[in-house]
Amino acid sequence: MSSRAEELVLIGLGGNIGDPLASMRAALQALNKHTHCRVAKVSSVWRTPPWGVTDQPDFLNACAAVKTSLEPRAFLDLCLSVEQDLKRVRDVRWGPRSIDIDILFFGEREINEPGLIVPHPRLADRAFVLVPLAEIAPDTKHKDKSVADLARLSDKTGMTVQQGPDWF
Ligand code: A4P
Ligand code: MG
Repeated sequence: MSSRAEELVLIGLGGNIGDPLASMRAALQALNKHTHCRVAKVSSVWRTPPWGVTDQPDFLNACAAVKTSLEPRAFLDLCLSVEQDLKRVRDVRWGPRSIDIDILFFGEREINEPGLIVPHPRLADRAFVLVPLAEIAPDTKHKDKSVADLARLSDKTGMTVQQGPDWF
């Protein structure tokens, strides 16, 4: 049986309820356990001020590179089920937790379908994505700029490293 070539997917992870670091670690462990996924690289974990709705606790954010032979839709479904599992388990055992997984880049693909837009449409506005992403994929191009350049230009006010890239 022939298998599809692996592609490199860049994902953003974040949360601000309960123990987001444990949730992000559990999310990556779940992805890594999948036969067709392998976590290749992780960024530091950053503490970031809330973006958008600012009346909420600080977030922890990180990015990871995952090698996968899954198609984008199957990979999204996997991410959504990992989110659901973590939320469900943590709701029962330890109270409210939150984890979000965004697909930032999927190889060099451009996808615009109901429920799946890649590159992630709000990527370039968000230092909490760009700064950790620049640690693991600085040369990735987005609309004629590199991730490193976008990160340099972004508003990093209040962002601090919470933990180096040895958390996973
Ligand atoms: N969806 C479409 N494209 C994608 C993609 N590329 N990756 C769909 C992942 N999902 C994608 O996702 C809802 C639906 O989006 C999914 O079911 C999927 O089918 P969502 O994450 O619940 O919400 P959203 O509509 O994608 O909103 P958005 O803007 O991604 O929300 P975020 O990013 O989750 O915003 N401040 C800081 N400092 N750090 C944060 O992490 N996060 C948020 C939440 C707000 N402020 C923050 C942070
Ligand atoms: Mg999201």
